[in-house]
Amino acid sequence: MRTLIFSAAISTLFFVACNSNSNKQETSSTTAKNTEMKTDETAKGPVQGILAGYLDMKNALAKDDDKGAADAGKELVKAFDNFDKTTLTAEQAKMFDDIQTDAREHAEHIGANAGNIAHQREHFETLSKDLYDFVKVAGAGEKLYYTNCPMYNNNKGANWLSETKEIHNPYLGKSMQTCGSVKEELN
Ligand SMILES: [Cu+2]
Repeated sequence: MRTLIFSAAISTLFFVACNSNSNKQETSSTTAKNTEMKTDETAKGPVQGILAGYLDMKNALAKDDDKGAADAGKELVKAFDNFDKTTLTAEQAKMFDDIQTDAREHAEHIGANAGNIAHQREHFETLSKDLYDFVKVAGAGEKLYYTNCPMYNNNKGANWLSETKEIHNPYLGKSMQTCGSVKEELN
């Protein structure tokens, strides 16, 4: 419960930060618009659609592609809305209920913040934690790596889920592409 309250407080902070930025013009990323970042959609299991959106987002952030991350955020919101909870066990469904509102909101903010990749990354951190919690209970349906970047946010560090063992850092992007290490393997 404490975690829930804490993350609700964080969401509120982000929301405020988001609003204060909403008048800034959206500067599109000058980095290459990589069109082949769609994640392989052969993932199996109930979390497939959600993971596909999340991994597209992660790969876009690793390329400093704020527009791509925003598109993936919108994709992820749809995946949450279309999610079929009937395939879940009671325990899995409970975890889904626990993370859904928070995670969907993070995806929505990332979708609305092309031009502000630093803010997208703030949301991505908590989103990653939510999806990790869900995948731990629901299963990934594919091999995933829970990976840590020790340097993000003034060395506080942050984690993310990756489909590759090689590090492609979504927090530091091209400036520190291979910074990080795998903490845990998930299936
Ligand atoms: Cu926001």
